[in-house]
Amino acid sequence: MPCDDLREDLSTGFDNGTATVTPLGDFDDDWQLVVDASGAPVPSSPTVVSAYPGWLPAFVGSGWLSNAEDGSAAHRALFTSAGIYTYERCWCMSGYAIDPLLGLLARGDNEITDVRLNGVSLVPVAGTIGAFNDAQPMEYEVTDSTMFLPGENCVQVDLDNWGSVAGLNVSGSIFADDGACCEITPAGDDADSP
Ligand SMILES: [Ca+2]
Ligand SMILES: [Ca+2]
Repeated sequence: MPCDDLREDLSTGFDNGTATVTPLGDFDDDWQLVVDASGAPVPSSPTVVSAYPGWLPAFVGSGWLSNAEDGSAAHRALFTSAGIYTYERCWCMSGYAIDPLLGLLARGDNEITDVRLNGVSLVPVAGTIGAFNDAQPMEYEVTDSTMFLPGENCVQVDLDNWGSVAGLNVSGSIFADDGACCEITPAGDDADSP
């Protein structure tokens, strides 16, 4: 068992440092916007916003993200450009990982058009467009170890905003035995020896 087990929460708006949902109006500490249809500079940190009128509440233990908020007490998503917004979440995974399990649930305003793991589009287990008010969110599960990389792994979510506000809500996790990144000292190689 060379490395610790990997058990990381990938949910939007989840503060992994404190293991609580990030306060409204604060930046997400892990998710990044890497494509922004509004033309704002990328990468940028999305803001945790309140569920806009019509959106379902965020999944338990997560928050809605948007590329902007208006500074009001409600911390609502701003009206923004139509087009594609790509959100990315990366984590480190050891080359010794066994039995990886990536699970994701996603809703968006207006629809989720693609979800990729390390650049490979995932086939959903369930869901059609994962709209903000769809009872059935987009649902993905990956257990194929060949889809993971030693070192940095990234999930990307393409969100298509038809107009008005844009938002993304993901509940997700990655589990893998021996999957936490760790330094391995090769057998017989004692760095402290002269
Ligand atoms: Ca986080
Ligand atoms: Ca919209």
